Amino acid sequence: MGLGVGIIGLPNVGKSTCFNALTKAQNAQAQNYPFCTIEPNKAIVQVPDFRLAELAKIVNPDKIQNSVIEFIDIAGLVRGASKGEGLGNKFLSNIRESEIIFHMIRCFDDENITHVEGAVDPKRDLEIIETELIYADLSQLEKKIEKLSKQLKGSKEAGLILGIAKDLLKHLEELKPVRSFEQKDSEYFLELDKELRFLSNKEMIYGANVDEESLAEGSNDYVESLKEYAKKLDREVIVLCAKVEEELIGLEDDEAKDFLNELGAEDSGLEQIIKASFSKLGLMSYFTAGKIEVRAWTIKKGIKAPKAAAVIHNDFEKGFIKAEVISYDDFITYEGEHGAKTAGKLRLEGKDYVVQDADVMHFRFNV
Ligand SMILES: Nc1nc2c(ncn2[C@@H]2O[C@H](COP(=O)(O)OP(=O)(O)OP(=O)(O)O)[C@@H](O)[C@H]2O)c(=O)[nH]1
Ligand SMILES: [Mg+2]
Repeated sequence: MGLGVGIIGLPNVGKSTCFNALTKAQNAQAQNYPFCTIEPNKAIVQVPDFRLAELAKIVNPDKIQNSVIEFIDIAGLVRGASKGEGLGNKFLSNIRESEIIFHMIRCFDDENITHVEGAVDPKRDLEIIETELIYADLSQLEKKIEKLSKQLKGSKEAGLILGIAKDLLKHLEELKPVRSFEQKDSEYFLELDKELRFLSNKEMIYGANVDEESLAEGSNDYVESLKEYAKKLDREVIVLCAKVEEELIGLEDDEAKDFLNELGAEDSGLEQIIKASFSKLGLMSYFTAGKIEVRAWTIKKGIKAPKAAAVIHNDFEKGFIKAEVISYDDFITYEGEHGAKTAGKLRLEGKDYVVQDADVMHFRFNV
């Protein structure tokens, strides 16, 4: 599976509207009342990549397969959700597996749209949500500590993990997020995180939901206060208008681009989210280009050929022999594998080769 993005925020800030727009679907209920969403909405979206179409022009494959992202839209969180306020916080379990959180914050005035706190205030709103994430982690950790305490007799490792868990509990009780925990590099913390998938340890991108005028301006006072906060945490703020994004749903790609340009915006919300997520998580794509399909594969930057091969199939890593690599530019310039090979641009790389963005790869393996 590709990347997972969980959408969170206060109720009625435009999460489902944005989800529908991003996923070009209209299946998530988006209405002007808090707690419109109860059950989570999930959708898979293709990562736009013009290079795939360029490769396909040369290879003429049966199929083009983009990388994919899964978006999950969940119920709105309120102050006190961990104590059962609003719809509670159980639905947060749906985004524990997500790699990144897209946090929607209302940055538009509209007296017809209810704000659960009574007024628009991005900084207060995001502090409410971030505190609730800490509480959710806290209760998960308490349960884990209870379990570990019962396993102490049989296992030395349980004792070591329990030690770290208790330190982390103290940290969370001070309402500090997991991401600022001092022992985050320890092996036992990583064990815990792998199992519990702490929400307050995830990468986060803020989505500032603005009105059309502010979209054209690129900002407003709410966005500025949000940016100031985000800067301290090294987080990106994406400015979008969920309403406008919604209007893009029915349009072809170039029509959508023109429409956005007319409004003074460059990239769609989806493009911005993908760019920001890829950069935050240090991701990139490589390609395979065969007759059956031309396809993009998403990997972490800096990984070596066998690990990159494993995203296609574990056997490719296990039985890795060599990778045939043509850089994207060469593939285009020499019009495909044959031409690139004749020009001496096909490289045979071994297991220490660090895969580069847009490499066109073919793996030789034997299991
Ligand atoms: N004016 C304006 N209204 C918006 C915008 N985005 C969303 N809305 C409206 O705000 C209301 C709530 O939108 P939803 O997308 O349902 O909000 P939500 O965050 O999913 O809400 P819950 O599911 O209740 O948590 C709807 O009536 C939307 O039409 C926007 O950019 N501008
Ligand atoms: Mg909703």
